[in-house]
Parts: sequence; C-alpha cells; structure tokens
Amino acid sequence: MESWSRPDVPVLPGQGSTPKIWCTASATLVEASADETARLYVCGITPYDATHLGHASSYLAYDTLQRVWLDAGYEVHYAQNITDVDDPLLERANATGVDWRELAESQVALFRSDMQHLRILPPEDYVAVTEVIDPIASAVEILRERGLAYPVDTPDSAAGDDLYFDVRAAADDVWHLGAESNLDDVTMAAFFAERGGDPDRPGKRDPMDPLLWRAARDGEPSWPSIVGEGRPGWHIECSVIALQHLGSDFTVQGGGSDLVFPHHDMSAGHAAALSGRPLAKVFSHAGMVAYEGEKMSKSLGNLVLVSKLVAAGVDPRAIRLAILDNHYRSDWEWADGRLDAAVARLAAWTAAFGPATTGDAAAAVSDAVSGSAETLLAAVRTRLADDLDTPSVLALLDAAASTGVDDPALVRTLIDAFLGVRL
Ligand code: 5CA
Ligand code: ZN
Repeated sequence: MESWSRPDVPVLPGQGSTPKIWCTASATLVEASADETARLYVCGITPYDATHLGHASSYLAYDTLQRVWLDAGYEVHYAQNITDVDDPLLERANATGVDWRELAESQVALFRSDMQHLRILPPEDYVAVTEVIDPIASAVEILRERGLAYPVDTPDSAAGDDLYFDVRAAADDVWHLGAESNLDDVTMAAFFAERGGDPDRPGKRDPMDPLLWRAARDGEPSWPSIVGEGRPGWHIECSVIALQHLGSDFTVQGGGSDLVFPHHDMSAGHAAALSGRPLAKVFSHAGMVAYEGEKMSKSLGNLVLVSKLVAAGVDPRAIRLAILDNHYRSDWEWADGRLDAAVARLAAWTAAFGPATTGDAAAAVSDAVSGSAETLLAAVRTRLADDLDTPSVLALLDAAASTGVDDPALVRTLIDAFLGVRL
C-alpha cells in the first residue's frame, strides 16, 4: 500500500546515544540497539474509525523512537500493517450498509492524511492484509505441516474447517504462552476472552489457542488458498508481514498496551514457530488514552478524531505537543484544556526560538542571562535516550524559553528533529 509523505528530519550537530526503552517481555529497560539499521514493526489500524487521539498517541511514541534512533546515527527500517479484513471492520460495514472494501479504503485514506498533518514518519513497508493473503495461507500451511495448526469442526462453513494454533505444542525455548506479555494465567485468560479470543469454542485443544484461518462463511469475504477458501485470523497477519519485511529478531515490536495480550504474544508465537527465532528483541507498548472516563475506542465511540480537530482549525503542532506532554508508557486522559495548554506552549516557544528570534532578538538574549543551547541539546538527548522521556524535554524547553538561549536556531532545529514541530 501507498504510505504517506515523509517529513524532513533535520540533522543536529554531534550524535545522540542509543535509546533504552522499556521491554514488556523482560520487564526491564533495554538498549534498543542494532548494527546499522534499527528495524521497527508497529501494529497498524483496523480501518473503520480512524484516527482518534489514542491511535495518534501510539504512533507518535514510535515516531519519537525513530527520531531518537536517527539522531543516534542509525538507519531505520519501519513496517506497519493494515488490518483491512477482520470482524470489527466487517461488522461496521454491515451495520452501516457500506461495502467493507470502501470503508477500509476511505479510513486508510483518512489515516494517511492525519499522519501527514501530524508529521509522523511513514513506514517504508505499509502492508494491508488483503495484499498478503497467499503468504499468510502458506505460513498457516507450514504450521499445519509442523503439527502446530489443527482443524476445529466448522459445520457452518461449506469450505472446510477453521484452523487454530496449538499453543502447547508450539511452546519451546524460544516462545511459550506469556513469553512476551509476562502476564499470569488468569489475566491472560481474561484478556483472551475480551480481545477477540474464543476460549469456549468446542473442539479446541486449549482454550487459549488462537484462530489462524477462518474458513469461508456466507456473506463474508474469503479467498481461495492452499489451506482452503477463507480469510486469515488476526495475529498471524502481523507475524507474516513482519517476517517478510523485517526478518526475525528485529529491533522493536511496538503497539498500544491493549495489544500486549493476546495479540503480541500470539504474533510472536506464530513467528517463532515459523522462523525458529524470537520475533523481536524488544516488545514495547504505549499507554492508553482515555476520554470521558473510559479508554478511547472505536467500539465505545468516545472518540476525538484528529481529522475533526484539524478541520476545526486546530494547529496539528499543538496536537503533537499535547500528546508529547505525556510519557508514552503512561495511561492518560484527554481533555480539551490540554490543547489550550499546548497552543500557549507553542506560542511561548515561537517567541523564544522561532525564526524571528535569529536576528536582533537573539543577540539581545545572548548575554549573561541566557542559557547554552548546546547544553540544552545534551540534556534533551539524555532524557530521550532514557525511555523517550518527552514530558521532561518539554519542561526543559519551557525553562529555556523563559530564560532565553544563546542559539535559538539550534533549539528550533532540535524541536523539529525530535518533536516533529517546526516553529
Ligand atoms: N489492527 C490492530 C493491530 S494489528 C489494531 O489494534 N488496530 S486499532 O485500530 O484498534 O489500533 C491501532 C493502534 O492504536 C494499536 O497499536 C492500538 O494499541 C492503538 N490504540 C487503540 N486505541 C488506543 C487508545 N485509546 N490509546 C492509545 N493507543 C490506542
Ligand atoms: Zn498487529
């Protein structure tokens, strides 16, 4: 799929260090290092109601990671999927009488335009599930040949049986259930039931076995394949797309914390069963954004959409700053006042570091009271390398804006390079 256009990322003097980020699997801060190219996979949208501020917040977290990597001298290879065929999308299409393909296409177009407004770095590989049905079916067939996929009696399909992943048979020293999510059995069981799993389906070997391939049903999209007519289950899409484009053992697997289990655990399990290697070195998760007391979600409908804010004339830079004022791993609640605060911050920074300050105004502050922009850059690098601590960076910049700096142009460049905000 076509991605969106890439914003320019200015190069700063010197070099930052490799960031440490929190890994859910090991429950430690891990250096997210690579040889030359950092490889990143971030789960993409299910395109039926894009793009709310929760999505924006998750994608901005991994945008920041990429900017920190670039400053540390890495190349970045970034891949992202689009879940353009799945139950919630099909349900929405049916409920609204829109063709599911049209719904997906229109929402992906909106997502692209939102990402572009927010100046979020695009993936090099932006892959829709409907583009990789054959590779996914081939992967399911390999799992079946290895005894890790099995059929479950599916009387309501004329096309054959649904196929499930055998979590117990797949357990080995590379992966086992809970390896990436680090959760106890009770929590895993609860999340599995809540988040698309079907623990009570008769005929499964283990209640936690996830669906790999859904045999065709009347009125549902399906494709002919080596494992019969049908469509992919959810987790296998990300395993196959990630392995195809990034290979195994890539640097960081990212997404919101609602994907910790079962999605990321199972994706890692499928990938390990296919490649014999861990899917990624670091399993990273962004916190959930709430609104009106609940997680912002398409199914609840408590959404603040980026496109609506932009259409109402909100400066996308203020949206970025409102989000970056929260640590990417924390859960937080959106409130309209956050935008007002971000607009005020933007104005203060523009006055202190904007293009108009490069002339006489800069000279006026570059006396004894002003701070060193170079020292500020070093402090910002330190904060970002420590688990992408953007709230501290914003606070450092606020302080510098009130005292003034000797080189506003350098600060302006660092705000652009790290925060994606061009003053
Ligand atoms: N297509 C799957 C991933 S393969 C999916 O979860 N799609 S999604 O559209 O529901 O979510 C896209 C991304 O936004 C995921 O990383 C998800 O964790 C994140 N996300 C969804 N809601 C929120 C929220 N309220 N706060 C923060 N991130 C969120
Ligand atoms: Zn995914």
